[in-house]
Amino acid sequence: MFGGPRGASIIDSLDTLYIMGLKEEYNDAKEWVQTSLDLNSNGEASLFEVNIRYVGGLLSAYYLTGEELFRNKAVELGEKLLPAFNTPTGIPRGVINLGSSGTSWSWGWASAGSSILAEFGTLHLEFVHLTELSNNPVYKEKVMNIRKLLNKIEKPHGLYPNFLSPVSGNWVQHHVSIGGLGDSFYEYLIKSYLMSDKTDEDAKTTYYTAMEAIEANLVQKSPGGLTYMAEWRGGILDHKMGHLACFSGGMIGIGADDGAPEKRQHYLDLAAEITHTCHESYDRSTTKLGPEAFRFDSGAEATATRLSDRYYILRPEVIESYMYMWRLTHDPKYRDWGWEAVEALEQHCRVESGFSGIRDVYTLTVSHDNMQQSFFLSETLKYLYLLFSDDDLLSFEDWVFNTEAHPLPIIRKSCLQDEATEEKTVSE
Ligand code: DMJ
Repeated sequence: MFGGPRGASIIDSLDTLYIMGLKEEYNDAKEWVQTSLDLNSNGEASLFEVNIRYVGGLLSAYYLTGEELFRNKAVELGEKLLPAFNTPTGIPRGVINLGSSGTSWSWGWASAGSSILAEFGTLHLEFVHLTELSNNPVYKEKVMNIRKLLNKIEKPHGLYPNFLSPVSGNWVQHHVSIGGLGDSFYEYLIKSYLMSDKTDEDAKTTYYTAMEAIEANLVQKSPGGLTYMAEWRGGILDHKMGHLACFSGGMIGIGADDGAPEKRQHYLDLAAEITHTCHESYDRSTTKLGPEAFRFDSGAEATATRLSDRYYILRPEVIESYMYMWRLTHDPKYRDWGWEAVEALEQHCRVESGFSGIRDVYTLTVSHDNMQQSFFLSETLKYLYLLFSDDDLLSFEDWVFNTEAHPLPIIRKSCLQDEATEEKTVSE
């Protein structure tokens, strides 16, 4: 669906298999990576998807198992992504040919050759680890350059629009969203701070400043009392929330502890309210699975009003927020809600050879879309598993999850200090 080498589901599920103790399946997957993973595939591949699913999957497989194979493949693949950054601003283009040409270009559907915020803004965690593992500073330099440009550029009302020109470095359109096209940019700000053992102050400040703008401009309360994140189109609100935006309950929850102390409870409440709204979008459907997008206008409250928004493609975001909120509060309702999702998945999505998305969450005469996205194995099932596990399995004290639920270790302050001293000695 997004180009890239064959085997997305295998790579995306390596860590899931490993933490679940599915040894035989994990060994099969490892052998496949060893013998059959071909990183030289020609054709178009999404820089973002290859990074979050393949690089992220290989990195976490390496960190969990210590197998050099995964580290080598991650670095080999990372190198192949670098040509996408050869633009006048260093903002990468969205599509890359992983074959020998290394050419890159922008998505045909993105206006005026622009790059997408959630795509170029969701590289930081993996690229910092690529530098760690390869001792090559280039990866970190590339993502720090993106950050520098974003810090410098003017933001309308403090918001980050979804489209930016990699040529001029200017915003191309004023569409802002915490869902698709914007989502994981915000996630990677707070997670960059957490993954740096809370030393990356710049990421932290940027995150909280962005959160303030989001609260001031996008967070809304419906007539029925549901809190939601609307989308912003040049100052006009679209009262729609995508399933993708439901990750924000978890993100706001994990960010609650590190902002201004007087705002801690406020952020925890906001995280709980958003997660509640997302649960409502599931609960108000016939299948108890949520639609791709739900609305809060024309009398609708957390339901899809358009036929084209009624599908569910095994996405993880709502369950992801249940998992984070469970770990942060231990309120049993999050496990109850997770279990409702398990039952609905079993009932409506299980098919003979796996699980399938469904075309309409509001009908019991289920129509399957015949597709099991790789993130179902990487994220949806992993978050469910963690929701019902003890908190010390991939503890938040030690791990940060990339946007595809691949755990990456926190880089300890002491290592960062050693690196800084090394850099200084080299430059002297
Ligand atoms: C995943 O690939 C990632 O979570 C990404 O950030 C957004 N969408 C999908 C799952 O819905």
